[in-house]
Amino acid sequence: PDQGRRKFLNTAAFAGLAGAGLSVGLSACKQEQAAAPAAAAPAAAPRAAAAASAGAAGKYHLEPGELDTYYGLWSGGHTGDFRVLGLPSGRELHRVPCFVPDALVGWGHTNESKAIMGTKPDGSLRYTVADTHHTHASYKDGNYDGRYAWINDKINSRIARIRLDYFICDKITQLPNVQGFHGIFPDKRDPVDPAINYTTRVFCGAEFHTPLPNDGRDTENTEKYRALFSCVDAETMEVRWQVLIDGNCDLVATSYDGKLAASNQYNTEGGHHYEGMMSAERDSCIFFNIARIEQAVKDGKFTTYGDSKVPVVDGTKATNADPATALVGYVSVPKNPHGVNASPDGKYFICAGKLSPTATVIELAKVLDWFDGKLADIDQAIVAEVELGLGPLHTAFDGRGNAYTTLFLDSQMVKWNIDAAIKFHSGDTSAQYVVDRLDVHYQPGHTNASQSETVAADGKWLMVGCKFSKDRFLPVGPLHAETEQIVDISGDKMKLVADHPVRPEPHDFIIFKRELLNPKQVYSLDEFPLAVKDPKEAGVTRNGNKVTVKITSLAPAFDPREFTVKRGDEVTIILTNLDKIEDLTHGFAIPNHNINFIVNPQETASVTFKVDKPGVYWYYCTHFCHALHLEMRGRMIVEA
Ligand code: K7E
Ligand code: RUQ
Ligand code: CUA
Ligand code: CA
Repeated sequence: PDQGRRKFLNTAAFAGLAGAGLSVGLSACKQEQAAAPAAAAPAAAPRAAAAASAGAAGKYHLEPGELDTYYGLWSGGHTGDFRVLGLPSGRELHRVPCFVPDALVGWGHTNESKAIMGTKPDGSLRYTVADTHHTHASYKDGNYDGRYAWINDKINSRIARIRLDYFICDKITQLPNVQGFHGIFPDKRDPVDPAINYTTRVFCGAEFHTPLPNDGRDTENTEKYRALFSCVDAETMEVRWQVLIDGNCDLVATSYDGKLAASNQYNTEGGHHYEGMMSAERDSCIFFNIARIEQAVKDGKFTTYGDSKVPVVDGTKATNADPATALVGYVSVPKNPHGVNASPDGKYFICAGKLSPTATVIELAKVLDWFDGKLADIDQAIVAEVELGLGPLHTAFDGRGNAYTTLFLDSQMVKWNIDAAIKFHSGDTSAQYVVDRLDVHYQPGHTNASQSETVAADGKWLMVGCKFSKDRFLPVGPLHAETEQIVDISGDKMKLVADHPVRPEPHDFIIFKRELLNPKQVYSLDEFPLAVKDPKEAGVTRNGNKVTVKITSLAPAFDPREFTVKRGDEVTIILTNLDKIEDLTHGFAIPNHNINFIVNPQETASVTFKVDKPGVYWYYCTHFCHALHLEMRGRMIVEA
């Protein structure tokens, strides 16, 4: 790649790494693409592409009223939300609140959402910040089945489940004894029971190591710090088991046969400063043998930490050296790897090098051979370790044997052929594994392709999540948008077709065919135990100073249209939207009481608050619903 462009883009990043003693050197990757790139200046290329709105992969600029052909599920980063995009247009369709409050929905204000989010004894929210990185959806037969998605909160080590029928969060679990929960991946089938051909577990990697339990002991004895890898039950959302490991976890991948999960480890050194974390030339990708771990739990070979009842099995190196009994295996990979991704043919996990300019291809059948005693050294499962360029982070697939890896420092996507890389690694230096390179704008983190992480990878669209937009959009002050770029990968050459700004700062995402989802647009009253099914039930009931007000909405009126309470009351409003028409959502706000939430068609929600100041308060509908939307209001009268 062009050294000038590297210099322009990466002065700060390079300076930092050089100062930290980056040992890989900043040499260009020895493998250039076979054909010379279409060497357009970075700024000119997308303009040329934008002249056409259809490429080989299909149309990407949609006319008014045209629907996207793919859903994209996105993490929101430290906005803490979960986003839904339509692709290939890149239009943001929805944000599903989960870990943090949301003013539109009233998430974190309604009693129902607070119960999901978790409260302190005084009723206030336990957490109001989150940092979402990775979202993945449930599988059946190796493809998405449209039931659930999961997303992580790195700050508070929480996992949230999103129901994909209503696009709502229905459960949140905090992992015990874990900090820096980062990687997340659902399993794709059961390792033992062939009838369970769908997701029943979600694996969670912890990035930060701590004393265990973390209760004030051993704070200075960093030798004793450890991290846990956790398994969460997909249905109950309870933590089934954890594995004590050496080093740490980063991203997580799962095999299509259900037998293996893996996590990259960048801190096998156990460092607590970056110099220590990058002192070794190689770190690891740790493989978890799911069936053996669950057998060990069944056999009672576990411990627990602190208040947690979750069984923890021992996956440290010292106790897992013998493959015959090992629960885990540590495969050596170069310096501080980042992403680990499963190829859609089910054969390989690919570890991206981050501080090494390489990708490591690990053959899963050989990892299983090691557990079966048929491979002397687990590192023999490495079938390729090839140079790609600087700062490889994450890899996507096209289902035609090619991988697409983000090069953070080079601000590029590199397309490479997995079989050719394996040939090259085994000595055939004539094998051209790099197929194409594409400049992106700028410094890409995650990437994913349509259907990439399924058996149905279709090789049409590739999204690239660029962490720096620099000059890409109108300036809006010091905080820049991020750039999500969409690339047509249906041909031999990657073709950049559009940029979309996104509010910082999404990380990971998945893209799948719209046919795989069938969202419902109207709730059923029966889903809500508190539903006010008939306007005749509406009204005020009092129990001491606790007052319950049942209200229904039916455009353009609330019923009752007024109610009276007394100063000092604790008021609970239960609101059921009796409108059955799709898209007929109402809002409910009360001035000066910090109340606003919505009820979708046939939904019920409730809020509880104190009334301290006598007077008249007009409650009103905040969500445009009707020609008489502004008139949709009523009086809460607070008596002295
Ligand atoms: Cu690469 Cu949290 Cu997935 Cu961000 S991690 S980009
Ligand atoms: S831009 S509808 Cu024209 Cu987001 Cu694509
Ligand atoms: Cu109801 Cu606006
Ligand atoms: Ca390291």
